Amino acid sequence: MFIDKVKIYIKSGNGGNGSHSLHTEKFVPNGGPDGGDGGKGGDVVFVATNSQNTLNEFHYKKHFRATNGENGGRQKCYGKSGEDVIVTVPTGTVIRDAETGKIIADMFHDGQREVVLKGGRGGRGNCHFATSRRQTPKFAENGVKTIERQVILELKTIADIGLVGFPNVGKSTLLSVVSDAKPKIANYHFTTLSPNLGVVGYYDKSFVMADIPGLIEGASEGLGLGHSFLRHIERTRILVHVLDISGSEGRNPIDDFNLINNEIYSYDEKLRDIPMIVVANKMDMPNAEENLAKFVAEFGNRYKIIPMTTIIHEGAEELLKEIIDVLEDLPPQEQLQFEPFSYDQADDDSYEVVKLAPATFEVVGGLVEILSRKVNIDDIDSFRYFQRVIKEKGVIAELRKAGAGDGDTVIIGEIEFDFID
Ligand SMILES: Nc1nc2c(ncn2[C@@H]2O[C@H](COP(=O)(O)OP(=O)(O)OP(=O)(O)O)[C@@H](O)[C@H]2O)c(=O)[nH]1
Ligand SMILES: [Mg+2]
Repeated sequence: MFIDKVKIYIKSGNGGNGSHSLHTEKFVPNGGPDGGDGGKGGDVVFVATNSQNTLNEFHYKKHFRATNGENGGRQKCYGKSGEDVIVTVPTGTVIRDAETGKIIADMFHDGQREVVLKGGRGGRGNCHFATSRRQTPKFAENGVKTIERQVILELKTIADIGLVGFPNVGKSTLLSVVSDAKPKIANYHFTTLSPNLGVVGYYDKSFVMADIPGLIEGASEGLGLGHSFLRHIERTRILVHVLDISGSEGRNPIDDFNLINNEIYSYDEKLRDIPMIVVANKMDMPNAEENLAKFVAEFGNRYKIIPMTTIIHEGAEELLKEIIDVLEDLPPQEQLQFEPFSYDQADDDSYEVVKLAPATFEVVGGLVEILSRKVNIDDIDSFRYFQRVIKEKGVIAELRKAGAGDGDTVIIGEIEFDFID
């Protein structure tokens, strides 16, 4: 099993409610408000790590919830903040909102940390609402209730070099010879089921090489292990195309080369911009020399072709030298360019008045959502506070402008009331 795309559910913690406690003490029958604020809910934080290279663990665990903030208490006691939940993902994971498909973050660097969902703010305790006219407010704000969100995690491996080619041509062998990686090697197709990464050191230089599972005809349409692996070469800086130049499995290496390139470029034309080096592997086998001569005659003017017998490390030095030369002229890898999407932007305090029917108006938008999550409508004081806020924000004036008159119905979130001018 190799999972490189998965949907998960995340929720930050609710804010704790503010307390509406009134101070009581012996001989002080009507003390002032002493209700403390609710605590903030925990955040959902994503952290990138180089020590994972699949999203497999999300097959078992798909729900991530931060804990809620605690409610405020008497004597101005603040509620405790909720704890963050940390979601660890392999470096190269792109996080998208499942609903819109918009990118929230590209987890590009080892250790990168992104707060994807902020915990709900704690509600303020009643001590904040005392005024000269209202000395003992019996209401407090509720904490902000958060919403569960769905995000898609998609792994786009970050490696300088991507090894591509048919199954069984020796890609994993090559990776094991030049890097610190120990991939499984065997004489059958699809030995490699998920990309392996290795770090290659060459004198004072180093780079990361990824062994991509074998491709076959139709891979770009999902055949074989499918085209999902092609996603892992999108970010490589050089492709090393490995061929069984001896044609030991009865295929012609020229056909192999054309076919795999066709799969890669029909997946995404932009991949043509990635420079390609050709490794003519299995030079120790019969027919290798004459096939190489034909291959060079056909492609020698367009590609650097390096003959190798990987199992005895022959040709490795020349390949590494060539890779270093090409890398030197290439720009460093870049993070995806995108307009970041943030769930918190949805929590703005904009609003709009909509006329639903001749005498019915609805107020919609971020402000309403914030208010209806924070206000307890069953409490008369809380409702008054709600009325005051919508007046201050100009909602009443907007309603008037839209034509609302005495006795008309106004709907704001879950609250419905008669408009009184
Ligand atoms: N004769 C010969 N055999 C080789 C050479 N390089 C690799 N092999 C053999 O080819 C077989 C396949 O090697 P792998 O490295 O597993 O091939 P792969 O391309 O990673 O294969 P998949 O993971 O299935 O796509 C193994 O039996 C290797 O020992 C070589 O230079 N000469
Ligand atoms: Mg392999």
